[in-house]
Amino acid sequence: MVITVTLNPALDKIILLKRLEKNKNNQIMETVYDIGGKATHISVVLSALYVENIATGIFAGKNGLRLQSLLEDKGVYCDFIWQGEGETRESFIIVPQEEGGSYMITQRGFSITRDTFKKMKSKLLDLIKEGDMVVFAGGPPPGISIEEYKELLQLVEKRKGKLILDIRGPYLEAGLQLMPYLIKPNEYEFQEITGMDTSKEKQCMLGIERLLKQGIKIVALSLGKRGSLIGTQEGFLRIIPPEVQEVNDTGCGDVFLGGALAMLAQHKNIEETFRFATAMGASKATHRESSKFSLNQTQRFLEQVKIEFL
Ligand code: TA6
Repeated sequence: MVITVTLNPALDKIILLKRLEKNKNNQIMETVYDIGGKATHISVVLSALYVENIATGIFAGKNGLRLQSLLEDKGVYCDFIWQGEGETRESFIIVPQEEGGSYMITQRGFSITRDTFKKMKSKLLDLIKEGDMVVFAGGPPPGISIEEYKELLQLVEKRKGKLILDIRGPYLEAGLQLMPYLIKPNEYEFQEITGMDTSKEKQCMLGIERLLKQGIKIVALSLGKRGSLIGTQEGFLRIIPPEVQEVNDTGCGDVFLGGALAMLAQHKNIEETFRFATAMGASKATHRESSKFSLNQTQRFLEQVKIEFL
């Protein structure tokens, strides 16, 4: 079983424009609502692949209700904590089609109460069973200290689960002390925790080696369009994604991680795992929604993924 934990989920509002120009009235071509918050995306991927998973975290208000129904429409089993006061946040993703790429503007989210924090702790203790993979992804909600966040992460070890982290900054620093099974930093997050220059592969490998020495089993350094560098105790993989017609890069890293966890849950080897993950991330890039991908397209991309053992 995989438990995905999104403490601060988001309803994504994707705004499609021809172009984005300062001091101009930029006309919206289309607005699409989709799932946001990172670990939620992972549950969407796992559910599409019929890998048993439970999506948990903290919801509030009408946005929370809308987000839960978007998740359930995609076959995700939700078991969230609901807080009376507050409103699940929105992320605004602006996609200017002529220039490519996207701008992401995220709200902070609502402050969680002590009662909500306690309920989240007992929910995790109820859900996590020995051997489960438990993935924390996305930013923390306001109102939770680093120490309290670490308390939640420690419940995974308490239940003999495998901790997977796609988080950043001081929360990631705290999480590293618990020797997670897998982390998926992007370049910025990697530089923050290692001080290494990610434009130099040797420095990336050095930084990954240091993290592996701390007891982390898999480090998947996401390098955006350059692909990824995967480090394990057995060695390194350099992975180059296929060239695709990018529509919206939002959510690629989350779908990549979801694809990797789906393979690991089925005990695939590292090469198969990250070949599939890379093909999934590439498919997501060709769709405008944050959580959309095509499994048929992914199958076609598999053989286009280049993998080198370093
Ligand atoms: O990675 C994509 C995404 O989950 C978007 O859907 C948007 O909701 C944003 O990231 C949320 O990121 P944050 O780090 O604020 O939790």
